Amino acid sequence: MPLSAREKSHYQTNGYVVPDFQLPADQVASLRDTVDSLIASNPDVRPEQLVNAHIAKPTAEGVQGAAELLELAKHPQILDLVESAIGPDIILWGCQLFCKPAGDGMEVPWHQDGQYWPIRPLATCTVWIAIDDSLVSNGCLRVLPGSHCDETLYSHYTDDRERLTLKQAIEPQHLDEDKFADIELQAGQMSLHDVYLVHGSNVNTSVNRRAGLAIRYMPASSVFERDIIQPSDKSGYKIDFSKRPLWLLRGEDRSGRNNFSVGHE
Ligand SMILES: O=C(O)CCC(=O)C(=O)O
Repeated sequence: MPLSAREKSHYQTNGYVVPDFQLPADQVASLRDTVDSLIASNPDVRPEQLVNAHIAKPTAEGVQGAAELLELAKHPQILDLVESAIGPDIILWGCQLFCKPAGDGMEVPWHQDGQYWPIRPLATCTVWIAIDDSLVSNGCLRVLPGSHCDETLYSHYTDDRERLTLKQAIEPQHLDEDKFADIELQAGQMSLHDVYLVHGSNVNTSVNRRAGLAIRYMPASSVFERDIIQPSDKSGYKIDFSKRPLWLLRGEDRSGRNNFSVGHE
């Protein structure tokens, strides 16, 4: 089932959408087990910063991921939704767990994903899946609807406050925070958002954990340029795109320039 016409129009106009589709309760329960093991296997990494969560072998970023999450990223129904957003040629290139523990969950400052990523032309649809109920009270995702429209990356600065999930934050003059929308989801529901959309989330001081899995898909008309962003921790944690594996999940590599061998050796 693709996005309905109404959902697709919402995505195009606002830069995000919450589709009708959601994962069944038994799959959510099993996903929660996977997430718990993922967190337990990476005791030295903050649970908001588990990049490469879908890659089972250790990666340059120092995270040991889970093969079950790679299977989830290939879910045909999720790919149908993504296809409605970015077209039929789909590359999986990333997956991050943003788990905010109860009472101790870190803020994600307002930002645009495109600020961080080496994809040219810049394009990605993120599917953000709620592993727990994700509500205003436990720091759900919040977005500035329509902020993607100009396909412009606004200037970001390094936010040096302690306890931030990400450190590159959008300059306040580009923000109209009165216009934000909170995306509240029940566990198993998901939202899709565009690479240019301004978004972030608050701390979690509640008694309920808030875990969400962000799966990143790009159209195969774009190129994942592994060498244009050098390995660094200026995002707030270590990022190294040099060996990042890609999976062509649907269609063809229209760019003809994506390398699907790197990172799979
Ligand atoms: O999970 C969050 O609160 C933030 C997620 C996010 O920034 C992203 O998916 O790009």
